[in-house]
Amino acid sequence: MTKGVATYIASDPHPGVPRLDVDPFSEAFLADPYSHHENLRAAGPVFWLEPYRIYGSARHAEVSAALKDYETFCSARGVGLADFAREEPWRSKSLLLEADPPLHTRTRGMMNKVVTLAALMKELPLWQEKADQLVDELLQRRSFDAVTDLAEVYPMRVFPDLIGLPPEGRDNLVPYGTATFNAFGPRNALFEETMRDAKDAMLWVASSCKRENLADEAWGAKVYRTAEAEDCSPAEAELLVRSFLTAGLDTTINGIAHLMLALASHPDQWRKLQANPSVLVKNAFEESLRWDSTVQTFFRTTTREVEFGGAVIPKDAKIILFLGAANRDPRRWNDPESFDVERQAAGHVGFGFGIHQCLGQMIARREAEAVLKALVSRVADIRITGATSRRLNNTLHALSHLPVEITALP
Ligand code: 4IA
Repeated sequence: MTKGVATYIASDPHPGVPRLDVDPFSEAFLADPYSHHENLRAAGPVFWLEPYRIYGSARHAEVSAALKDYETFCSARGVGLADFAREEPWRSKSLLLEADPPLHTRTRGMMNKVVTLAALMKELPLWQEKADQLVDELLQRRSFDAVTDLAEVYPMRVFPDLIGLPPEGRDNLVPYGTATFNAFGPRNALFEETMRDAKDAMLWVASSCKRENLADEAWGAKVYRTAEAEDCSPAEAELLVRSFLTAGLDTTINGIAHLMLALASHPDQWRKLQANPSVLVKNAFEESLRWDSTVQTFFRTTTREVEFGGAVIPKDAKIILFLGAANRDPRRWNDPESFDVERQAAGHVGFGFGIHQCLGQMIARREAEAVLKALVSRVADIRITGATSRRLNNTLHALSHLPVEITALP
């Protein structure tokens, strides 16, 4: 096996499969994925991406079907472009994300005992207090950056404490997440750059997953305790804590950032939300995940030849699933481009689907809802005051700046 570079050349697709010369990891695509998605959906239920010689799917029906069929579309060979059967993974495999049953059943079952609604409920009063306090601070300033002053701040005030991470060095979490999410894509400039920048962050994350560096009463230590009772080794517990650190921040940060973008750019929806917060707060976050999905793409690898989307995909093929495109597929959603807080957004694949569906989704929802409740009860309106900018990532749709102005409710 070689490290880093794919030496394997996939055989040509069956003649019926549409071939596209589209690079979903080019700067143009990453900067504005939504303008490219219709092209992918229109090509057919499944297509072939010539630049990477892999299959792809961008319609809701096929994306959900592939995610559901974990036996045919496996995760253990990597959920990025690299096929772990042919290339060494750049880090040890996640025991959740990059695992299939029966291993995944055991690790996920264990983690489901740690990530519970009951445990989360205990955090909520403090989380709401922190959200209220942050929004009060922002109201004092009136003008601020909804990404750097809100979306990047709030999760950092609650999530590292939830896990019980060491107080020093927490600013390594986002660079680590960014590098990991870039690593699901090709070895392009984005990947090389963030990997170079994340060297120290990786060391910090590795040491922060160790039992002796985790606070006794928080969820990291709870993983170790639960592991002991559930037939997982301490070495496995260490890797499972790493999953929290990888998946828990960049995702919620950009989820909250896109929620802010959605609300700031749709004043009519903000007013609807304000008129009926008890019903619509939950819905608004769900709809913002559908409307702009933080995790844009994930891959699977076929374990057998499979008839799929009217095509025959051979065994051992990589397929990229466009979650963001599925979430705006007009075959599934009415008026999919519009952000509508009253829409039934359930069924979106922003948290994935099937056995791998986001373990932290409850955490993400409670964080976003705390922020939203704080805003709705204090803020009259949100106005965009400058240019929105993005940071490109091979997996995440990510914002870097969103200048806004808010005014207080009378
Ligand atoms: C892990 C899908 C994404 C949020 C994710 C990233 C990393 C891991 C899990 C999920 O390292 O386990």
